[in-house]
Amino acid sequence: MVQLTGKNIVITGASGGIGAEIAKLCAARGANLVLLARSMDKLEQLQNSLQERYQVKVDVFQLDVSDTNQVQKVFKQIDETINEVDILVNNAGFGVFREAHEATIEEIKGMFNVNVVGLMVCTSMVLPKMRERRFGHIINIASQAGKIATPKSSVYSATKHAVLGFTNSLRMELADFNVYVTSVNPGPIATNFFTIADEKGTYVKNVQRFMLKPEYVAQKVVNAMITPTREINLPRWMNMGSIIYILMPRLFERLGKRAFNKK
Ligand code: NJP
Repeated sequence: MVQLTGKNIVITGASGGIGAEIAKLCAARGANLVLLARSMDKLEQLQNSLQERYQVKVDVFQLDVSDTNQVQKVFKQIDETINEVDILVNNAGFGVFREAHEATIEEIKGMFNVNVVGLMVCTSMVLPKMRERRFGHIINIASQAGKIATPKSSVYSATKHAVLGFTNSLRMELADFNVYVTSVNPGPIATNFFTIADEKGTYVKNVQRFMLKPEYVAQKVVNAMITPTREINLPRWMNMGSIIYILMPRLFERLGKRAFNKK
């Protein structure tokens, strides 16, 4: 594992779920943190507990990543506060499980603005300096939904396919600049994500026993920091599924029909 002591790590969507778990593990390894989300109260709570427990520097800023002007302002402030971002974790995101004909325009735009445009704009804020310094790591939290599209997640899945496309291009663009780019593609994780995504609770009920723990996912992410890890795919059996899907999509969709309709 690479030393994270003194590294400056920016995490979007750090007020809960995987983002907050990543923050805790980074602080435990001596990194300085910049935590971003809309819920300032939760960020401040986390800030206090991490500073007290690990004696690291933690800055917090309120940020809705879908607000481009706000992203520009906040990253300017980050620049003034810590000067150099070593690692950016693009984690902020949400999903709504609905069939395409039921999805509202607001939901479609909302998911794309947060999961895709927000992630791209935050990335663009750190790219010039990372390229200039020839150092850095961008970690994008995508999803297995970015590899396997399933019913009731047409919009969410499309956003995560977009994140993967962006991430793969970016990795190649930065290959000669010593800047690492990693995508994280987990299956279902036991977080508040499902409060919005699965309003009827059907999916949670069906997949509860497969759910990953956010601490486990966070550990995998933090272990990969400042290493040239291409992708983190979890759990392993779901990753195998996505490989078979690429090879035999028609057969996979036919055989997987029942499993895919768990939402
Ligand atoms: O979800 P949750 P996760 N601007 O709801 C923030 C992906 N993923 O940790 O703004 C800025 O506990 C929100 O903060 P707040 C998923 O797509 C998940 O599971 O204060 N921040 C909170 O901190 C997402 O990309 C599963 O409300 C915004 C955080 O995002 C990432 O994992 C499976 C925001 C969400 O925390 C973290 O999700 C998978 C905005 N506009 C991928 N909107 C899963 N849980 O099963 C939200 O494959 N946030």
